[in-house]
Amino acid sequence: MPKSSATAVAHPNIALIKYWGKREQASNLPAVGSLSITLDALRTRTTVSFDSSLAADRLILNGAAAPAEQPRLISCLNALRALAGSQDSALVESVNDFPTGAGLASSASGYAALAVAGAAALGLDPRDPRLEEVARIGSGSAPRSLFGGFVLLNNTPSGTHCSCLQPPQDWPLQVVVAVTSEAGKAVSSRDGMTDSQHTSPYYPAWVETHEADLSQAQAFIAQRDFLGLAELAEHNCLKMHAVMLTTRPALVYWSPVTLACMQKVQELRAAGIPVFFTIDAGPQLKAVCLPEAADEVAAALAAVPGVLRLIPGGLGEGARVIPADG
Ligand code: 2P0
Repeated sequence: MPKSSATAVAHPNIALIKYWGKREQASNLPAVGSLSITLDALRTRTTVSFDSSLAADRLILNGAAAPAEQPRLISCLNALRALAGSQDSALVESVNDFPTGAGLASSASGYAALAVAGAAALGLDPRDPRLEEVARIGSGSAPRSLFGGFVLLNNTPSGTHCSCLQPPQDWPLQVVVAVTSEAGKAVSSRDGMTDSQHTSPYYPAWVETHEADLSQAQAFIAQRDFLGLAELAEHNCLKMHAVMLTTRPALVYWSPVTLACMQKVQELRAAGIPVFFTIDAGPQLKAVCLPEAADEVAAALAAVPGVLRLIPGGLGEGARVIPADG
C-alpha cells in the first residue's frame, strides 16, 4: 500500500467515578466501570502515516522519540492493522498542548487520537465501535475520550462498552484545572494500579462498592443534581486515593498544594458555591462547577499559594478526524 495518513484530535477526560485496577492485563480490561467528562480545554493532535517503506513503527511525542511508549503503541497499531488487514509500519506524530504524564490524562487523549487517526489512515470508519478496544489496549481510560460530554464506560463480562450519557451542551459544567506541578509522575498509573491490586487491603472494598457509585452517579446526572454528584464524586475520588495511599510502596500523588486546593474547594462549597474537586494519578486538582461559579472558583484557586497556573474550560467533543493542516 502506498503511504496513507490521517490526523485526529482528542481531548483528555477526567473520571468522576474512577477506574483503578485491572481484571485482565493482556487486553487491558478494567476491574471496574467508570464515568467521565471530556474536557474541551486540553488537546492532543496526532497524525498517523502508514508506509510500506518503513522498517518499524515509530513514535514522535511532543517532538521527541518516546521509547517507553513503544510497546503500548505497537500493540494498538497491531490491533488496527488486524482490523484493516494491513502489514505496513506507521509513523505516529503526536503533540499535547498540556503537560504529558502528569495526571492530566494525556494517555487517554493520546490513544483515542491514535485510534481515530490510525483507523482513518487505513480506510476504516473512524466511528467503528471496535476502536474502543484499540484505544483501551493503549490506555484503559482512552475509550472514554472517543466520546464527548458525560461518558459511561460499562464493564461487561465480554469487554467494555462506552456510551455518551449526555452531550456537552445538555449540562454544560465547567472545569478549572489547578496545575500544581508540570513534572511527570514518578509511578505510572499502569504500575501503580497493579501494585494496589496486589498490596492494598482496601482494594477489594473499592471494587465491591464501585457499582453502587456508578449507578448513583448516572441518576444524579440524569436529574442534574449537582450537589448529589459533588458529594459522590469527591467520595469516589478519595476512596481511590485511600487505595493508593495504602498500596505498598505507598502511592502519594498529592502535593501540599493539592491538599490546599482540596480544602479551598470544600470551603467554597460550604459557603454555597456549586463546586467539587477530583484528582487523578498526579498532583493537579480539577474543580468541576456550574457555569455561574467558574469565575469565583478560578479566582479562589489562583490565590492558593503554589498554584502555578489554571486551565479553565468546559466539556468537549469526542475524538475526530481533522484536515492535516487543521
Ligand atoms: C481514571 N486513571 O479513571 C483513573 C483515575 C487515573 C486515576 O485511568 O494502565 O493511563 O493505561 O489502563 O488509563 C489512568 O490510567 O491506565 C486512569 P492504563 P490509564 O481516569
